[in-house]
Amino acid sequence: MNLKEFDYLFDLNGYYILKNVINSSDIKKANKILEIIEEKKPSDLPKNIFFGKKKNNRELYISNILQLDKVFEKFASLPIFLKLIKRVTGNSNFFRLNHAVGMTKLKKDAYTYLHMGNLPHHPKIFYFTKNGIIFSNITKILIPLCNNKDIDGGFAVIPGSHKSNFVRPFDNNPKNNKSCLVHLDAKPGDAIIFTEALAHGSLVNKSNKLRRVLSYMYSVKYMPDWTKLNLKYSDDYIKKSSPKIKKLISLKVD
Ligand SMILES: O=C(O)CCC(=O)C(=O)O
Repeated sequence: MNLKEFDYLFDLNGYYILKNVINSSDIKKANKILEIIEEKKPSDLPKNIFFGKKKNNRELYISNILQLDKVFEKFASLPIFLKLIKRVTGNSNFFRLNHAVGMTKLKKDAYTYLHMGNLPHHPKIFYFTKNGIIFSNITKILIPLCNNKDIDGGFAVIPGSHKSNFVRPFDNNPKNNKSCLVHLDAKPGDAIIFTEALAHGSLVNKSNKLRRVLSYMYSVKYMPDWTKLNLKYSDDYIKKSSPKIKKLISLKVD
């Protein structure tokens, strides 16, 4: 990986696509586990796993996937991910994995509405560079598990919007952002790192194929679990997790 090239493209666009970073057997395993979870009633879900958004026939949002299986922990701590998260968090280790989720779109016409944007348009998120160092207070890694083509309603962003000086003059429906919204062609095995300051969401699903992605959110280390959508590590999980995971998820409180 050429870090000079990474810095330039990440700063220019707000994202960078990592090709072939996850092996196909891990992708297969993750799909299988989530397929089983998706079928469950909310009351039958494993401990501290939730449908963060009420279960419906259009989309599923599965909170706290790290607690589901070690494969989700493996993704969270891939060396290339941690290297780049460090790089864009002020080139420091002052970051944590704030939460991780699975998102499944079940059918035609489903989409993720566009959201986020840089300060002052969103009060939670900021992005800046200083003396050649990138600082993104929240950075995500998106991992497509299946069907992420444009026709499937694949992940989409407005390149450069993390530095936009104007409020987006369109609503949050991807159909109404066609002049600036771009589909990112990442396949299962690839991953996309992007600053949360980037306006992002998805295209509209036209293929009627189920689309599944994982989303890992890394924040500065002092930012607590969001708790919204039940995004919170259980005390039990924190206590039992390996030193590596403990370090990755721990909150800096003093
Ligand atoms: O891929 C998608 O449908 C949207 C993902 C997303 O919005 C996120 O990871 O924050």
